[in-house]
Amino acid sequence: MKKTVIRVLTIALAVLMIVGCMSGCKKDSKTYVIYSDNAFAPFEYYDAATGAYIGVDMDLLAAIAKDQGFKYEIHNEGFDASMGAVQSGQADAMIAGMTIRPDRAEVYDFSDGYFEDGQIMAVKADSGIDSLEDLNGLTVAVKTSTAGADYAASIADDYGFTLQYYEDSPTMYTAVVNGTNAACFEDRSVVGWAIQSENLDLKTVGDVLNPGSYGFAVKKGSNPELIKMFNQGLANIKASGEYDKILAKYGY
Ligand code: ASN
Repeated sequence: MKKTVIRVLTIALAVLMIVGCMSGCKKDSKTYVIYSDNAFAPFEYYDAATGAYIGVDMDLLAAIAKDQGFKYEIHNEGFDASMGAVQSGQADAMIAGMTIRPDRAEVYDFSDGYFEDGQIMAVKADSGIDSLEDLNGLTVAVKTSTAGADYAASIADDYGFTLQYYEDSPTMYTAVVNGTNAACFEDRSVVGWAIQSENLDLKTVGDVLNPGSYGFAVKKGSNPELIKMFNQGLANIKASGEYDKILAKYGY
């Protein structure tokens, strides 16, 4: 009798342990698929020396994941591709210097903002173009699905210019440098970095437009725990000084 009771208890305990492990292990082993831009220095860009993507977003994500104990794999596929991957469910999230905007918040849930920036117009240094009025009758380079493209599209008719779309920032800059297009609209810190670090024959014109915050994003209603962890991790690395260290590494 006693033996039977012990046997039953042992089996029950074993079953409990297996079931407990299954749910616990499942949670721990989730690897989030996170998409990002592919040529958006200093936020994400290919580092030939290490063969890896580096930048503010890459470092912040690594530090936050470490702090919160979640695993992820990063796919640097471009901005428009990242949006498509998140919306189709192929990716769990994206971090791509993505500006938080009310219209985007209808289809994405954003983390707290982690960096402030806005767009600016850039032209070939000796082009003589000094204002939006000078764009009349010309073509302007923009990057598909970006805040810069949306802004340019919103004023194109008023200023009489047409748009030409590119898939990444470097191709867009090249189109302006080689005279294919008269100007481009890009995030100030990104085009500023490119002009400085690559000695591009471009200059920025006018004021910073639409200042706003960059956020980490998931498809609306999905992965709420990931947004929570990102926010908590961001707060923790701000408190510990690691956030400041990461930004300082890229000149901020
Ligand atoms: N800052 C751009 C946007 O929010 C994103 C990018 O070009 N990576 O539209």
